[in-house]
Amino acid sequence: MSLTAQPIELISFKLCPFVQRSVITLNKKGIDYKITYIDLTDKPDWFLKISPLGKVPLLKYGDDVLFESAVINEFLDEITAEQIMPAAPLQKAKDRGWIEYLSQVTMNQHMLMVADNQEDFETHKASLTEKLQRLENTVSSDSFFNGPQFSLVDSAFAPILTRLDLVKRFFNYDLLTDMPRLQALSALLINQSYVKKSVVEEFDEIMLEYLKDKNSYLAAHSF
Ligand SMILES: N[C@@H](CCC(=O)N[C@@H](CS)C(=O)NCC(=O)O)C(=O)O
Repeated sequence: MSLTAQPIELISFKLCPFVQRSVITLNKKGIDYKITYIDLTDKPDWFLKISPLGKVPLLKYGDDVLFESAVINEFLDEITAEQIMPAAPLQKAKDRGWIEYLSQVTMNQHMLMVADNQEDFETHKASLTEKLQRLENTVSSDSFFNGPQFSLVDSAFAPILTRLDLVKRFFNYDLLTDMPRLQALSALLINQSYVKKSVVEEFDEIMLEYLKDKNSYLAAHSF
């Protein structure tokens, strides 16, 4: 375990893909941390006081508080050895752009999963497929998003791939058909121990229950 100058606590929600990005980075870098889960439908007062946007993840670093997963991840990377964010300014700028793009994909995926009628489902599916196709045309054919090295853009992509895999396993619905590069990246990333351990053990069950509660069109149909 890698110890940081100040103790680290990640304020989390068990199903949040943005939290998962930070957990992947913490695990990948072997950083020692405490994780605290809150209920987003009943946010505690102490959380609302310190979270400017009322969102998780929130990183407590000693007495300081950081928000926004992309910022948290870069901070975690910078305060520990062996940076995983590329050092070259051009590649770093490209990665920051793709990390923001993956935030939009994450939101799109969420909308697809919780859509409660066919029309909305089809709309979000068309838009998600288009975004994934662009990624298919962008990712490297060699291992990770950028090539042989894992980078922070992989931390941002893996939560999406975790959920695409769940959708495939439980609903027989594969959004990566005809996207061989994304299929390979998914197989690589979701089998890494730092990604596997980035969600709680009962992740599948909690997600299925959540989708049922949301009256999810996807969860109610077999494909
Ligand atoms: N841009 C933020 C997005 C974080 C986010 O949307 N978190 C969701 C949970 S996955 C949240 O806390 N939602 C609570 C709310 O909006 O009230 C990040 O990257 O950290």
